[in-house]
Amino acid sequence: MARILITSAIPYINGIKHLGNLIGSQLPADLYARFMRARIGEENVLFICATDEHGTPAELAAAKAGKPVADYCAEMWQVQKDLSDGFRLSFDKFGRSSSPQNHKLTQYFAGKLAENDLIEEQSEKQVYSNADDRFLPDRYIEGICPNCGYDRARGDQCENCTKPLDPTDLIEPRSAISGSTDLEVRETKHLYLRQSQMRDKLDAWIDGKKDWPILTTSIAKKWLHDGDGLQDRGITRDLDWGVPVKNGEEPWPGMESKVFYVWFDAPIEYIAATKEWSDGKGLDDSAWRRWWRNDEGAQDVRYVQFMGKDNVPFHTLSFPATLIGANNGEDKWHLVDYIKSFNYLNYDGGQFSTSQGGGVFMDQALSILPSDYWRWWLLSHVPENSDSEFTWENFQASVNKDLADVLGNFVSRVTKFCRSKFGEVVPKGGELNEQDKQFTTTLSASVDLYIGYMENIEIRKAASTLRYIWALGNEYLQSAAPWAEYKEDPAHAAAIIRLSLNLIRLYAVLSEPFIPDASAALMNAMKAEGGWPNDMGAALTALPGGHAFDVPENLFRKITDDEREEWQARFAGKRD
Ligand code: B3M
Ligand code: ZN
Repeated sequence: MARILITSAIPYINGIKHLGNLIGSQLPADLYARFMRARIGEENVLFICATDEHGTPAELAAAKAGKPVADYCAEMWQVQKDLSDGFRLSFDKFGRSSSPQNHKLTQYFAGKLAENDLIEEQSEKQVYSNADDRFLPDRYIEGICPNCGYDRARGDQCENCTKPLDPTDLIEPRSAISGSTDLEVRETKHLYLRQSQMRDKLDAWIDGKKDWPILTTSIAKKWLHDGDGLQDRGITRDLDWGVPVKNGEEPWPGMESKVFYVWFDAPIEYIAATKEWSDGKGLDDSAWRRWWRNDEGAQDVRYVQFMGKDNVPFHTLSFPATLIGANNGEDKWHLVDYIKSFNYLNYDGGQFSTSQGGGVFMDQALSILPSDYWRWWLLSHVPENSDSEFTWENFQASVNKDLADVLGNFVSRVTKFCRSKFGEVVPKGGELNEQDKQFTTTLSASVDLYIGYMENIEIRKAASTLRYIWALGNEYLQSAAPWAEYKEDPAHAAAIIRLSLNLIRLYAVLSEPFIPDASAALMNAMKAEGGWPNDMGAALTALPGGHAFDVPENLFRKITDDEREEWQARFAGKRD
């Protein structure tokens, strides 16, 4: 059986993520990882994520928090880790792009690219601050906007009138770090990755990806052909915080005070986090290399990436350019096999936004409801084929209907009826009739459909099929009416209830990737073992007559109108 490597885009370290970020990569990746583990075994799935800790945003966020950037990143990593645990994101490793493993691998790749003549030095003019004793990236320079007069315009853009700017456009420019106006323009050298040399290889590689979602290939093709995505690209920056520029393990003359650009080292962290994972387990290097190196076992790995659409160019062009460029010679890094990309989730008529603070953030969400409620809504409304919108009305309606009325109600009716008539044990005796068997055939076809959608990562279709499978149970119960049958033919009523209790176990198994806590609660209550259904007959008789269970209490609660209104008001404004 082939193995599956899954990576989610790695979230920036600079703050708690909102639900739009969560559904844009990490949560769907978790859904797929959980499903694949159940299907092909835990040992055949590796699910990797990390924090993206370098670059100007990390430095700025640390400065704003008044902390050294290394301390800030360490603290925020823990905050993000706790929240990802809270949402039950089942990463095998949640690494850090600032890890020693990533430093080493990033420097290794740069060295390989240089060896293969794919790196070039170029001179640029850049603003230097004498008072700060450093070059200033564009957004570290502030001044008066030449267009609207706003006095806190940044070197890349005026936030007030949105005009894109160059630092030299600013009137009375000053350093955003110290406020100093003692600035000058100096020459500085940077390393460029000669991506243009790899255009044909990348083009052919993407052409071979016939099964990729249109959203993914169209973005890749656009940047390959009419965008500037395949211009040679600067991969170094004049910052203190980042991976120091080295040529493998050797110094890089003239580059001593520079670091690699965050988008160069961030995807390499997928590999480095795999090494963090194997190092953490005390395994030797072959443990991570067999996931990544085709000459060391990874040729049978299927590598699937999840990301928002804005990240697609970096994963279809830049990161493959790094790997293909390094692959000249003995290196054989495994390229991505499938990219699942997402549109945006909007918030109640506006946008989820980190900089503007709109929407619901991961910590806030967990403070009002358990993660399954959010997971279910987000995954069943994932912005898969177009943008989608979170509204409190829709959230309330979906939770109350799908989780409470359909799934929760089925479980409650079956288990409580059984308790009152047969006790808390699966009833023995009785045979299924034609109508019951007809139901299991219909059910079986829907389960096959569901599995197919999950395998193809068609998340909305999978969610609606799962919802349909839950609803089938209620319809069956309604028409089989064991409470009436109990008076006529108690043995047949026992058979209906035995089937229905087994259905609860099956629902727990099938629903686990979407709502893992509820699934575990159901498994616990049924005192059952997992096990994905290969054969529906076996799946629906796993709990034999005489098997004891507990009636699960309060699987899901409903969201009241008062709560909905209160939350709507509470989250309408900007955070902080
Ligand atoms: N941190 C952007 C984002 O979170 C970036 C992804 C890196 S993936 C290697 O959307
Ligand atoms: Zn302006």
